[in-house]
Amino acid sequence: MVGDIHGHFELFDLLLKDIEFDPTVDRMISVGDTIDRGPESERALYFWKQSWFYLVRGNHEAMLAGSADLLTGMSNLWMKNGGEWSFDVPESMLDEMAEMYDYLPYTISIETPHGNVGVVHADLPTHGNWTKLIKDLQKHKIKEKDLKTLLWSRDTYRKYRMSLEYGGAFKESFVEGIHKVYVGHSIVRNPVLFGNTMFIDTGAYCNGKLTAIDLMTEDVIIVQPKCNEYESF
Ligand SMILES: [Mn+2]
Repeated sequence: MVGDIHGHFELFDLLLKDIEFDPTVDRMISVGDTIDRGPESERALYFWKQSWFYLVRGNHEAMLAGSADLLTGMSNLWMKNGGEWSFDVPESMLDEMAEMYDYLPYTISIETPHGNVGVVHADLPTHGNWTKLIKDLQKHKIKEKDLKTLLWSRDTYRKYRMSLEYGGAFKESFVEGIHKVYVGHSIVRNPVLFGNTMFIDTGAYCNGKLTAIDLMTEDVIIVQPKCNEYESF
């Protein structure tokens, strides 16, 4: 499982090397936001196509998919949020990504030795029940606002921040029907568990720190090359 890559595939390369990732047996799950802001967004498509790479849709993938028509508001929003790289790549690549986006799931559920875990890009709808969420998605009965929550919300993250500041008044909330839910989208200094929601976006694009979790062991792996490691040659 890997946090928001945001075009920093050089960090992702380092991660795969660090953990001795073996594509013939290992699988990697991304919490979304593989593109924008970093230097190599165009490499995302290669990984999207790999059979060992799974990702849930993030709000940045959504902005790409919604920007096919350059005159729409979504396109303006995308440009303000790091979508400029799209001017430097063939249109066919963007079309292919937009097409693939339609097949990206909102959620992924995985069996682990610790219990079933869920993955969603940003946050859970207010009912906080994984089973209900999956049922609603399968039956296409989910509300538009809940879909937006999955990709964009920072409500649980705000609650976490408030709990740091004000303590007990902002209690941890637990997502029912699942051992743990992994989310990206909201940057934390280090991966942190709030209730049973784990925030794993450590801000690859702004501080060069990419976090991964080994779902078999629940170990945390952090890739953050220091400048002096390059300078010491
Ligand atoms: Mn995001």
